[in-house]
Amino acid sequence: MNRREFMRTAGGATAATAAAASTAGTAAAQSSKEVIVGPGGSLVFEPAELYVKPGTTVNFVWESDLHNIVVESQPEGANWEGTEGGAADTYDTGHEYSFTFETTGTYEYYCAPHRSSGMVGTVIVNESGEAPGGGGGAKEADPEHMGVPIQAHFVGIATILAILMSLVFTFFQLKYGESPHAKGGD
Ligand SMILES: [Cu+2]
Repeated sequence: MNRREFMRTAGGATAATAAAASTAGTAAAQSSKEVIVGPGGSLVFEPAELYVKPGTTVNFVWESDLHNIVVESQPEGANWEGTEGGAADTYDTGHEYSFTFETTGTYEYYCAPHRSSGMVGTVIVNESGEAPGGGGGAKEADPEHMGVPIQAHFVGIATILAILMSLVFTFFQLKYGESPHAKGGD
């Protein structure tokens, strides 16, 4: 294969990659998720914690009155502003608001009138669009997490002691040329 042919092949591969990327981008842009705002009059966002892929549009649908979405925190470079009017304006049943999450990271938001009642939510944007670990509560993981370092610590100390003892033994072996047993039997 000469140089020109190689360049052409490489160019083709690049074009194919670009086409694939563009297709993936379109697919991601088309996906959407729904969050219910105040379902049945309860002061919650449902689901309160939502994992999405980058490019996912989240539709917030009001099912009771006097709620809004105020952004508490978001990744650097993201520009989510929440519902229009900030904390001052609220919206009623039937209202819909949507935002497309592009930047990966954690977005925290709350409903200003009901924040003290726990009406808060989180949107986490990651490549899988799913919670890491796949099930298994955080509470369950905690005792294990605390147990492992203690065991590792003990194993580490035992290993260091074993290494030190063998070093000392080797030192005496080299210095006196013979093992203590051989010397004793002399
Ligand atoms: Cu509310």
